[in-house]
Amino acid sequence: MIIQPGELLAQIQAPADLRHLNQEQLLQVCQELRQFIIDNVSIYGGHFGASLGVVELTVALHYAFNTPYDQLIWDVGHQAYGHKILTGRRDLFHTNRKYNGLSGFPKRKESPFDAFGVGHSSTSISAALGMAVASQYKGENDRQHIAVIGDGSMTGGMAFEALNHAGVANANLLVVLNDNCMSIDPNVGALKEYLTDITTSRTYNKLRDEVWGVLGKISKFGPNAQYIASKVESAIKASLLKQSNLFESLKFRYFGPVDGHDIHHLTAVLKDLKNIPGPKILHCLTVKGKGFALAEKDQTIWHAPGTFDKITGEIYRVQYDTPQPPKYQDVFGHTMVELAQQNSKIMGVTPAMPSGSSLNIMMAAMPHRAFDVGIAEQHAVTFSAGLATQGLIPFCNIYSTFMQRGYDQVVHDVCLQDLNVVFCLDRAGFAGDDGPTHHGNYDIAYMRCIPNMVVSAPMNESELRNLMYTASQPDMGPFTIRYPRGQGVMPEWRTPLQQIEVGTGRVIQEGEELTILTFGPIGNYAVEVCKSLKKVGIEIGHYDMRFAKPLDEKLLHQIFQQYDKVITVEDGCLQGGFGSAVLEFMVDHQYHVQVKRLGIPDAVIEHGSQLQLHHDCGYDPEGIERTVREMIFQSVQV
Ligand SMILES: Cc1ncc(C[n+]2csc(CCOP(=O)(O)OP(=O)(O)O)c2C)c(N)n1
Repeated sequence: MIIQPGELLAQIQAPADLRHLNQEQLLQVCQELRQFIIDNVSIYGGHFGASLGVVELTVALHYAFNTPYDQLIWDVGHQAYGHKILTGRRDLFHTNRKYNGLSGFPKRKESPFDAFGVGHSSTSISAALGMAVASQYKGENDRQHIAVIGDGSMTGGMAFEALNHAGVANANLLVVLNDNCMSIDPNVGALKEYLTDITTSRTYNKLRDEVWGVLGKISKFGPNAQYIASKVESAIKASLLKQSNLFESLKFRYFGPVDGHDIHHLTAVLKDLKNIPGPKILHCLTVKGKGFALAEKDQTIWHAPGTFDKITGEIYRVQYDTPQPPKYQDVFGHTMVELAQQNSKIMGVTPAMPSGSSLNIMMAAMPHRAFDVGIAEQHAVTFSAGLATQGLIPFCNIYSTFMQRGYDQVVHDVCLQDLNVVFCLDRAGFAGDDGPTHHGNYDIAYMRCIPNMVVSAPMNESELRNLMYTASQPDMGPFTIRYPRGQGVMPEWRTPLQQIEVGTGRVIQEGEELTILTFGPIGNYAVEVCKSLKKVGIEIGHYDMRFAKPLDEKLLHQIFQQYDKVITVEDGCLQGGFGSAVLEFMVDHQYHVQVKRLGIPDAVIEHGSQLQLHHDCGYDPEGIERTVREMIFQSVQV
């Protein structure tokens, strides 16, 4: 079903069409755009609150700036639905995040208006600064570069690295700080408190009003506007009691805070800021979920609620008659509490994903032992390392894709010192609709090559619990447990905790001639394949290897002696992954066995359901069965 846009929105094929409208019409466009987002997301799902919160900002930015010549970069990009809709993708918007459809994030290949591909946070200022410096170098002095970054994303170290550089680069850069006091969960940390202070500070509000009073007149001052504005601004500042401003200390001109929902004021302010060269920051106050009452009220749930009834606000959930398996993340969350109750050394750490990782269960039960450290993966890792030096056992839960940010810290701060930090990598393997920026494809390969690191993956909920229990034992050293997004397979998952010997696999079934070796929950596909083949009289082996490092060498010796053909299956990249580890073992021990590796090829795999993507990469049940048959059939041919 294609949703019809409102009357004015329907006429906007590109931002140039916006620029002919008057202020009243802009207001109407905002209303229609907000409604269009509500209509679409309620039916097709996706991120919600963030885009609603920046409707006015989006319209004002495209109205005031000459996009795409002026370069507009959205941090993370989950708030860019309005941007997509105004930049020629309205009629395709119903395909957002669907297989072969629009990406849920800005993407350079998708549109010239998407100046930079995003998905991970805190990159926008660096990217915009790079573009601004390039423009300066090329003499394109009329070109504007705008980074729109949320207060949550501003907590990421990269954002500060970029501010530090931009302050002295003297390039033409505007940072729009979209301050809604929220990350996915409520924003945390001292910066959040600082932003609240600055918003309520009398001195600053006074300064702001006076500066804006002057800026309001800039356009009337003609060609000398910049000069006059800078003179007046410094005079006002000098006359006011000096109060330190973080951004001004970093040599940014700070403007605001402004009401990010006042389209008229925003367009005027942005137009004026175009005339002010150098690095500047506009502090906008917005409400996440603006215009949809429930989303304004419960901003975490409405960050990405799934499909819902746009009238009643009821979020649709599939109803089942029988108990369903839990999500892996919930098994993690509940098991954390259970383990921490038994062992006072256990702590929990998450970089800004309390609800996404379900560490919020422990944060509620034991607030002094579970920490949300902000969007700060590097810090989360080294903070955990610090805890571990003091004999504590931190469980640092980071999505596989975001762990890429903290890699040096894993090597340098944790593994070289052989510290007992447990890395629980959620969303390992294909993330699904979020697409390539969020797929957790590389962790087996990037963790496996670091000395001291154990790399494990549970095949089901009970195994996840046992691996967590094992990792919490004394002197385990660095320990990775990876598990995917979504549901497990065991409705009765609260099994007794058992220690597993590190580096041991499990026989699921013995067979003849050919065996499948799996790593992680993907092994459940192999179970299905074995059942299906058994029905036609083909008995193959299946082993759940559990550890990609250390490998169960004893078991592998047996396997390579017993079988002529081996298939490895993993939900991770083929280069350097689990299958590669098995091949290394085979070569090192001079076995001559036919091995076929199934996993993610060396390519950017776009968004789609996990099953669809497994299918495309040939390791869904159908693909695994086909490979088994091909290998058996080939041997018959020979
Ligand atoms: C490096 C990284 N870590 C975590 C995330 C997950 N994430 C996506 S949006 C978001 C919150 C962003 O908050 P903010 O920038 O304030 O934007 P808002 O949603 O409030 O508009 C987080 C933590 C991410 N995208 N990238």
